[in-house]
Amino acid sequence: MTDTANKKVTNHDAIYAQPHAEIQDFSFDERVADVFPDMINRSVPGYATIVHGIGRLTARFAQPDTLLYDLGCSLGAATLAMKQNNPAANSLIVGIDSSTAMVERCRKHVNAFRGETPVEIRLGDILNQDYQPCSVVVLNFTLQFIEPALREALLSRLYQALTPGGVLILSEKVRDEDSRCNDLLIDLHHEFKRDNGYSELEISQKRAAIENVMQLNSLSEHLDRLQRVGFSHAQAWYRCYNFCSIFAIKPDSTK
Ligand code: GEK
Repeated sequence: MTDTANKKVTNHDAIYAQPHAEIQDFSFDERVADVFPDMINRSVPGYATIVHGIGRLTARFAQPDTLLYDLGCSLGAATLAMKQNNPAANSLIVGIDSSTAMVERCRKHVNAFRGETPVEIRLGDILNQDYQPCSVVVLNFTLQFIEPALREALLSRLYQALTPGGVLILSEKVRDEDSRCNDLLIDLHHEFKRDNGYSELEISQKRAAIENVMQLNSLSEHLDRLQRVGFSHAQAWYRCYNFCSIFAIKPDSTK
């Protein structure tokens, strides 16, 4: 799978292993970039499966003469899955991230892999891009870091940039509207983290750090919003606990 390459170079995440006097809001700095593959694999149930699925969906939906975007690309795991599975001639993969630490490492990492499709990794805010005609757009656990009030306008711009028949792949941590279900899903997720070697202290300090920077929607809020901006075919293709991945297809003009 595509993220095995990431795992090889990864350092162990122990950022919250010791008590912090004050918990700062989580940010994608050097410390996080250094341990990121270990952190995301031990924290997100099904991350490797989702990255693999992004490759599979790219193989089906990429179109010649278009761009393929990986928005919030971090170290480029999804970018590489796209590159390794892209059948479309004359296409370009563009990965964008606002963290300098991530972008520097991502460029080195992605360049270490050969492949037909050229890849450009850009430093920037995905809210301020001039999106070009594209056939695949990936938001793999990135929209959750965007201010909720700005999410619909961003998705609408991406819908406009997509070519008919193109796909948006949106992976998110979700909250459940039923509080009992939500509590159970959170508990199962924490158990998943404990099973992967995180201590209670690490789990609770990370939770406090991420609380303000990651505002979650429910799965139905995501699906409703995608429908509102025009994606008439949208469905969750992956779910484990409170982690989902959705494909949203822009209809073909002829259908
Ligand atoms: C993966 N997709 O491994 N503009 C650009 N980048 C942003 C913005 C923004 N406004 N906000 C956050 N980011 C990756 C994993 S991580 C998910 C994505 C996680 C970036 C941020 O710098 C970070 O690299 C990424 O979005 C989110 O497939 O850590 O849970």
